[in-house]
Amino acid sequence: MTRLTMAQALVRFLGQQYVERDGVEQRFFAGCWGIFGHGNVAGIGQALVQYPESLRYHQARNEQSMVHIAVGYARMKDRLGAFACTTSIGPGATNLVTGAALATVDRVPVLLLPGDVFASRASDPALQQLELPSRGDVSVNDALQTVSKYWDRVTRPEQIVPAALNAMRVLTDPAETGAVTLALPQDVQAEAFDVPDGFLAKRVWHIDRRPPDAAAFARAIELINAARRPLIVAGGGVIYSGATDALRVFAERSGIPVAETQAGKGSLPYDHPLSLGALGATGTLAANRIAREADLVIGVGTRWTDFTTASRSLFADASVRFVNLNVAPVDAYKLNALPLFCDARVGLEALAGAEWVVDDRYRAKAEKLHAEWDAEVTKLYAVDQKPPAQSAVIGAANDAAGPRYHVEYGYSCMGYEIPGGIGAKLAAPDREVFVMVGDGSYLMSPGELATAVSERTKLIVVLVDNHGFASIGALSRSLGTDGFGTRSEGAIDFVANAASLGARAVRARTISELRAALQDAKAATETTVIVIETDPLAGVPSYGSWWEVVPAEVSEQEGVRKARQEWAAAKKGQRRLI
Ligand SMILES: Cc1ncc(C[n+]2csc(CCOP(=O)(O)OP(=O)(O)O)c2C)c(N)n1
Ligand SMILES: [Mg+2]
Repeated sequence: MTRLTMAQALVRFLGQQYVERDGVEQRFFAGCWGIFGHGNVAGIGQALVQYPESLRYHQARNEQSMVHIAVGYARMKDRLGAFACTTSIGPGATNLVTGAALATVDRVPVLLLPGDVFASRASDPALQQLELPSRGDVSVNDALQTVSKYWDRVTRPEQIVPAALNAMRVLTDPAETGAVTLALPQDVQAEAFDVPDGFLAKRVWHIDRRPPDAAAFARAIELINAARRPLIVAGGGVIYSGATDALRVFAERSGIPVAETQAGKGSLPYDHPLSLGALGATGTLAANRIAREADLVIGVGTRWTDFTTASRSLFADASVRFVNLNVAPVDAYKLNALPLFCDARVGLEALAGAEWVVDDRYRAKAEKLHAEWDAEVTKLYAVDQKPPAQSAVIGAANDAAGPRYHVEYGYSCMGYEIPGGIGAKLAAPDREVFVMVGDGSYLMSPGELATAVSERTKLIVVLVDNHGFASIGALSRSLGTDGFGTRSEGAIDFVANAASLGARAVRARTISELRAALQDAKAATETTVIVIETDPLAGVPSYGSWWEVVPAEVSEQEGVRKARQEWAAAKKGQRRLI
């Protein structure tokens, strides 16, 4: 037994947590992000000073952003690594809510350690304490309950033992993971107790690869054998499970084409002939065509969001069936699927062994659609106008960056890009990290550029300035409301703004200037922000997709009435799939 404060015991415990998968063992926590206030400076802060080898401290500028950094890191580590985040009580803690929601929605592990009000209640109300006349046992940290996969308030020092163990159970469980919150009253953080040796000893959490149940697998094979127009939909689970090779082998052996969700982007190389690209509301014509006629859809590690299913309008075949490979029952059962509760890699390897093959005509059709889509992308990348179109900017950035992606779409959260990029760089320090961010999103968390500079996490940021919330402007126009409230008035000097935070900042006026700036940025050692103005009205077609947003039922505006009619017509194609 060792006499330690609760905070010291927790910091030492976190430094001893390891995960193991496929025989590879690694330390789980890379460190602790934080911003100090009276709610954590004397407790967790003191412990971090005393035990730097247990958890290295990193200073962020905003609590929401530090959760995004932690998420970017954990995603890049395929969820086999994470950060803890410490905050003060009050606003520091509530600033975590958006980041926590993102982590939980995207199923990415992050440990949140907000300070909490005095357990002793000795000096109530403490600075920043919420007082509800009707309740004595709540604090602002209760707001984190709905966005956490595990939540606990540690009101006695020895209670940290079960709380920390439960936190690790959830963080390392591929089906359960997300934000975990341990609310730590500031007086309890500093209180000592006799810590059992076992709590401080090295602990390895083994990540299982769950195989599919034999009977369920046989049922799935029966469905696949009967299919004529099958499609694989690859989600984030393919990437987290390291199943990209298994996916390629299954697709090549069976001839089944592959579409990707946003989280699954990069599951199959873009130039693979069976790759149809993204699916659904932001999908390609190739994927959306095949999906419309598919009679069997094999979903692998996907949450089936409305973007993926085009608000449940995409799968139009009357007798379409789904088979879902997923470790999480909540996802496996979606769309009335035959559920295969299993690890993505193990499940795909088993399916590849079934030696089932699509007919040649179907395979040829998928490959033709792939080639046509590739030609469409080449055309969009080459759009030559002044100011440039966003598609040409994406083309230039893609050419400079290479094939791996990291897209946050589950929570589709503005302000994620720069912090997420910092996290990705920390996880993959040998790689160039490119961040694409809109002017609106940039303005939500520019402060984290200073963190990228101070942490020496080199980023190449392409800041697309179209003077406002152009994507929502386009949505608004499609709904008859004329882009209301989406334009940004007044000129903002983003080059000066980024430079003032310590970044190297340059302006590119044309696509060729952008290409040159990207090469310079790669050669540079410091974080570079390249600002490029684009045409807010130059969009791309919808490629046979739909996203349900409901226009007003009655309106004096002609455009809104028209949009309502279009919505009603599209609504007829929506299927519940239950
Ligand atoms: C935190 C947050 N608030 C609001 C939204 C809704 N929203 C989605 S895109 C968008 C505009 C983004 O603007 P910008 O970053 O400039 O990109 P652009 O659409 O102009 O390409 C808004 C407001 C969101 N996704 N996240
Ligand atoms: Mg914009």
